[in-house]
Amino acid sequence: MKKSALQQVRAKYQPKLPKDLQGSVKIKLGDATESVADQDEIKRLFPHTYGMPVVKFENDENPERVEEPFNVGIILSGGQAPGGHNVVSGIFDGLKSLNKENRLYGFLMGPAGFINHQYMELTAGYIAEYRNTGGFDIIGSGRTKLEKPEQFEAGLKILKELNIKALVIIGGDDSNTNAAVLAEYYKNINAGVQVIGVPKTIDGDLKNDWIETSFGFDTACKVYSEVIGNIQRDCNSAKKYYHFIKLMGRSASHIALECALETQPNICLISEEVQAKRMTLDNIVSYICYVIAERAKLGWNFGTVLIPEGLIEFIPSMKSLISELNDVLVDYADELEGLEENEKLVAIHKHLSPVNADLYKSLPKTIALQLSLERDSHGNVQVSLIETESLLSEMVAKRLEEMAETGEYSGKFSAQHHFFGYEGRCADPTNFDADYTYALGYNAAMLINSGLTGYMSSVRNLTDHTENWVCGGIPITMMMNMERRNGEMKPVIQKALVDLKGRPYLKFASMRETLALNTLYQYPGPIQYFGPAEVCDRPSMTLLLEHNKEI
Ligand code: FBP
Repeated sequence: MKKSALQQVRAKYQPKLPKDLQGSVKIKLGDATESVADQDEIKRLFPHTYGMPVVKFENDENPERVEEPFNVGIILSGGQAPGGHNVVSGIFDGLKSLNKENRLYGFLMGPAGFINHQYMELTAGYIAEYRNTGGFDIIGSGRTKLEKPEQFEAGLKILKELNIKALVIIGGDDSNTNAAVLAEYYKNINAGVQVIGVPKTIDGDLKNDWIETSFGFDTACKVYSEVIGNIQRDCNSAKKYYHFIKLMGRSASHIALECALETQPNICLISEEVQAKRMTLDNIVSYICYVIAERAKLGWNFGTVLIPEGLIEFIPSMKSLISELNDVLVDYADELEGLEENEKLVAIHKHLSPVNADLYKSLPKTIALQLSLERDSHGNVQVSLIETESLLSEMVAKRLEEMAETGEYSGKFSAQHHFFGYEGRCADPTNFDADYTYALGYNAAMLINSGLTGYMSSVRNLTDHTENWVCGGIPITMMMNMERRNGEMKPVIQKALVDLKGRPYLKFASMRETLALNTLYQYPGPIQYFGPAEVCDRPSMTLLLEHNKEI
């Protein structure tokens, strides 16, 4: 296949490796750990993998060990995130640095390939084609939930057949939760298989003191910010449209917040704030209309509104409706099967409690139908399919008409809608993500070589130069708590939502009024791979602010 000029040059990029991982590596054990909450319950559920210490790698000047060869398997799980291919090449190079005989196998199309024994060996020549590229197409990804003992046993058969001693699961919070359960299961039955997780998701919600960011967030946000900047330039040129821009991020609003810091739109909604202030849909519409009316007084009938994808689930009244809808869709599945749209709406309406039925009825038909679509394999509403941007702009248009009648608004309102999500998930990784993912992968190989299981690859100190990044691992159980999922209490990794006391949010909140009533757009431009480090290697604003750096 012919490659573009950029692809050819970018393929030669050698990710920078932290000092900790250069040459031979020795391990330093830290203190024993506790889970973030529900310690007794998590300890009971993970008797073999609870309480393990945090570990850190250091350069070993006098290596003594001769490493025996071993084989490793990998799974890419869930939504794509830029840098996945570099995790794979980092693992591969790490393994080869330990022993040239080590082999790497990739299970195809996510956990399903593991369960159904579909795999391929990843060789140097094959991996070379994918270095520094975006996407997960090297082996494909999938959302099959790996949670049942039968699946663990089916997977174990192929691991034994291929003489694989460790499995690396590259995934988000749900997939890493499953990695912890699998590690515990294999340890309990003495399967002789280690399980290591790698923190992936553009959503940025898999993070804590030890995992400073999930990979892919940086690149995806920079792609969206470039396009938002372009839209803002267009918006400020024609001065005739309000652009309602929905941004991916199933639950947390990290992506919307980061893009707001990068581009300085007129409005950015933050779901976590909506929830904390118990705002209704009506409150949100009122706020947007207030800004539009004030801007109209200044003669500006244009602007940009950023909307986090998960917003709808954070509006308390909508959350209660969605939760009841989840039950209705399961309980009355037979009755709803095969109904045409209007009949389905009526049938669902009939089974809802009075308050939720009223809210359901008040929604535009398209949105009510989107809310009633099938749930994903984890029981989540597929928020990427709900057109919140249209919902809000329709409601805003209606309200502005009412305000015009009472003389509260005199302006022209015309809206454009956008949804940015898939556009950024497979972009070629930024230098930051290319280096970070390579280090995460290389580091995972060292965790395996140290005989660890139930650990997540951890690379920290990310706002410093790459060579000073701190490498090691943390027990996955340390990040867990108990949560209700599909009606049952389950151990899961705690999701990191936007912290309303954190610097990224406070920075945005401090600018919000000024951005709303002025036109102070920022245009970040495209990702740069070659050039000055302050342009090419700059991490996300969220990460910089969280590390007390200025932006
Ligand atoms: P992960 O949590 O698996 O990384 O996926 C995140 C995400 O990109 C969300 O932002 C989005 O809501 C969802 O995937 C879309 O899922 P799908 O790719 O199945 O349409």
